[in-house]
Order: sequence, then C-alpha cells, then structure tokens
Amino acid sequence: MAAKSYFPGISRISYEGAGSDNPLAFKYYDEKRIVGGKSLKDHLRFAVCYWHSFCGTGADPFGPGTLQHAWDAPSDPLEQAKCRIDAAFEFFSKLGVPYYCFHDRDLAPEGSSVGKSEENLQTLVAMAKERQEATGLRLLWGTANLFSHPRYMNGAATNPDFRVVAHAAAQVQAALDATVALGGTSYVFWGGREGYTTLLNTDMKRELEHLGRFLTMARDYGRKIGFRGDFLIEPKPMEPSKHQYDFDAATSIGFLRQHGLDKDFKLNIEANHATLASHTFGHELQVAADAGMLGSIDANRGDGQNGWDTDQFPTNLYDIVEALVVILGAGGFAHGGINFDAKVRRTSTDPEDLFIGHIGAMDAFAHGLEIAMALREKSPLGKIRTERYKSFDSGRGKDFEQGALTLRQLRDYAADLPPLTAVSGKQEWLENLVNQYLFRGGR
Ligand code: XUL
Ligand code: CO
Repeated sequence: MAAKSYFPGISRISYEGAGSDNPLAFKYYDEKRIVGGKSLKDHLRFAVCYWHSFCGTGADPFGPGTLQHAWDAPSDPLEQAKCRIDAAFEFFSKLGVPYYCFHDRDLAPEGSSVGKSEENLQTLVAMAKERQEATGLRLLWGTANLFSHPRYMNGAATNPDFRVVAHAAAQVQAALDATVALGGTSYVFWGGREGYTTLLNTDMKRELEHLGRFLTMARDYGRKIGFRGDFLIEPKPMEPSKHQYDFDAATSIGFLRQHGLDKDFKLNIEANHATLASHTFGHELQVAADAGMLGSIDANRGDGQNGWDTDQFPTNLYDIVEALVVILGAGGFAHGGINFDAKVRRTSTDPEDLFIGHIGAMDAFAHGLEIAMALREKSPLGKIRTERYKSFDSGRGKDFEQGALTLRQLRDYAADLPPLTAVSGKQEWLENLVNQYLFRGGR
C-alpha cells in the first residue's frame, strides 16, 4: 500500500526559470547553479521550521485556528506526532530543502513525567533518523521549547523557583541528546520567557547569573556527549516577556563574554527580532559578524506598521540583499544556514500555500545572493568604504590605531593641521549603486 500523502497533487518543486508564472515552481532557486564557486544549495543551506509549518494552526488572541491539518486527525498526541513527521518529511522532500529545525515539543508531545517526555522524544527521534536516512535531509538545529508550558510562565533558566530551573535542564538535556542523535549542526537557545515584566518582583542580577550557570552546564553536557557544532543564542528584545535578557546581538555578545561562553556560542539572528529591537537585520548581522559570532539566521520579515513578531515569509529583496552582503562578508555559513522562521497568514488555508510561501522566500534569497555577490565583487562599494578610512592607513592615523600615540600627541597633531575640508559620505551615490545592481539582477 502506498504511504498516505499529506500534499497530494503536489510533486517535487522544480526550477522553471524567471519567465515562469507557475506558483509551484522556482524562478531563481536552481539548487545546482554555481555562484562564486559554490552551488546555491551550499551557499544558502535552507531549512524549514517544524513549529510554524506543522504545529501552527493560525490561532491568534482573537480566535481559534483556521488551518485544518490532515496530520492532526488522530486524537492521541503521540499518534498525531507520528503523522506530523510523515507530513513534514513529505514537505521537506517535495520542496527540496536540505535542512529542517525543531523544538523538542514540536517533534514529540510532553508526557506525564520527565521520563515519559524523554521516551516520547526518543520514539520520534528514532523515526526522524530513519526518515533522514531515507531522504538525505539533515537537521540544521534543535532546541527546547522552554516557553509554552505554564510552568515556564516566570521563565525557565531564570525562573525564581529552582524546581522549574531543574525542569528546564531536563528538557535541554533531552533536546541536546536528540540534536546529537540526529547530527544537528547547531543547537539554539531562544529565551522567550528569560526576562521580566516588573522589577518589583525581579532580582535581575541573580537571574542573569542563573542563566550564565545554566548555559555553562548545557555547554559542558553537549561537549561531553560529542556535540561539535555551535551553540546559538537567538536574541529578541521582547515578546512574550516585557523585557528579554537576550535583547539584541550586542547585549548577547556582552553576556556570553562575561560568562566565558564566547568560544562555544554564536548567534542566530532573526530578521523580525532585529526590527523589534529598533535595528535593521543588517545591523544585527554586522554586530554578530564583527565579533566572529554570526552562526545562523532565522529568515522572515515583520510588518512596517505594527510592533510585533508577524513572522511573514521574507520577500523584500532590498532587505535580503543588505543581509546577504554582510553574510558573504563574514565568509558565509559554517555550521548555520537560513531557517525560515515564518508562517503563512491564517487566511492562507490551502495546503499549497505553505509551498508557495517557502518558494517565494527561497527565490528571493537565491536572486538576492547573486545581487549581493555582484555588489561585493563588481561594484565600487567595498572600495569606497575602505577609502573612507585611508587616513588611518599610514602616518599618525596608523600610529593611533596601533596605540602608539598619547592624547597630547593627538592634540599637537590637530594644532598643526591646516583648516579641515569636508569629506562627503556619498550616501545617495551608494544607495543608487545598490539599486543599479538590483535593477540589473546581479549582472
Ligand atoms: C520566536 C522564535 C523562536 C525561535 C526558536 O520569536 O523566533 O521560534 O526561533 O525557539
Ligand atoms: Co526564530
């Protein structure tokens, strides 16, 4: 008997080229296309997220779910999880992504005890392993959901109740075991409830020390069981907490350095989290890259008019190009990749909509990559930026950079200078250059 199909009528999504109007075909993402000596598949390392794609129902604070998923039909949560994994791998294979990502509770339901939850996860990890071997799909990263269960309402690693911290540790241990068993290249910590709502009941200093201790224990356990990949912090300033401790890239880097975790941890930068922190995606990526800590990205986009995490599929080519210029400048992804932490709108109720959302985003990144590469390699952008700092390349400027000048020597240098002439930042020209390469599609 043929296996049940959750996406009947949809076959492997193929590349049809820029002239195609077929909503179920790639226009730019030809995974085999070689750009800059590497295939698009290897540059972009796309991953589909389990949570939005297979666990999301379209529910919002004003109403229940609108999306009916055939894999949710069984009433028993473990049976549901087994159907969900079949649907997920059918989707991953038909879309043609090389990677996926999950939270422990996306893959397997919580049981009635720590031991039962671990058993459920092990059952589903064994199934995932079989399916990975059958399809060639790989795990980009795993994580533990330490924010949905009511026990985590006051935080997980930063909970004021030690018993809850222990529960979080049990989940992280099992999720690390699962990630290692499935060959995950990274392991993510997103601290949605690691934060506070009022200082009146919060000892922030103590909570942050607990977070440092907790992450150190997780790092040590992971390394002990043979995890060689990157541990990643995913910064976000707020939502669901009023104030989250991993506010943005700079805050997270400072925290990791303070706790001696900067050799094992990098960052997973999410576009919509950057905008919630009043930064651009490019800014957050650059801060991470400059610290040597750009691990992976969660690709999505927010909405310009509201202030929450709408997790829409990324289609804005301009933002994508800006991000890819930084990512290419950092040498691309080592262990990480591009995870679509994005969901279809609750009004997009056809099963094919999930394909269409991913296809558009993958095309935008594939096209964006060629434009970003041309901007870096063919346009004068890089040269103009380097030239801007040329006064530090020799003479007193170089001495300054090398720490060979005192404040008095700087003062004396200034005193001898002829009147300064203005040096233009050329912003409009640079913006026009970006558009020129966008218009030309990277040629
Ligand atoms: C929430 C978010 C999470 C993390 C994984 O805003 O981005 O889904 O990516 O926990
Ligand atoms: Co995310």
